[in-house]
Amino acid sequence: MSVQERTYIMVKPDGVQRSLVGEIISRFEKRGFKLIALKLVHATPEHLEKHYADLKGKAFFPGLIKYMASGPVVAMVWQGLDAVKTGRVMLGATNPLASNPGTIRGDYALAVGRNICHGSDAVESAEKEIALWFPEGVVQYTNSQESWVFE
Ligand code: RTP
Repeated sequence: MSVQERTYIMVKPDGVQRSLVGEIISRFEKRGFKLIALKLVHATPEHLEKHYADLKGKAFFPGLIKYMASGPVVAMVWQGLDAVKTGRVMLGATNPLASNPGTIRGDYALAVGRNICHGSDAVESAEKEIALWFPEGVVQYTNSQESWVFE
């Protein structure tokens, strides 16, 4: 079995409102990643400020927190080979106008402030984000497809 990594993927409020939750889950499932945590959360501004602590001070920060607190998000942890980097590739560039077709943002978004989904940008931030959103921990189980996805 290859080295496994975990990443935090979140469908943002616009993705939930636009009924893209199933589509996003489906892409990660079909790619071969394993879902190990999932919940629908209406996050508080305080919680979101912790999630986006690195961006405090940016001009768009207040608008970002307001947007992210405007409705429920779907918080998920996906596990698999190179999950962090591959997850970011599947999401596309931060600005959807720079995202390739075939990526989630490249297929469904136009504005940087409404870019549908979040994905951890490094293994260390993934672990921090997983701890922030899933203090209760993730689920461990055997997926019978794994021997067909990994060497
Ligand atoms: P995310 O954390 O949401 O996955 O996004 P990211 O790493 O691709 O981009 P990041 O620089 O961390 O920015 C976080 C989110 O802030 C919004 N943003 N707005 N108006 C703007 O110029 C601007 N820049 C960033 C986006 O929603 C971005 O995903």
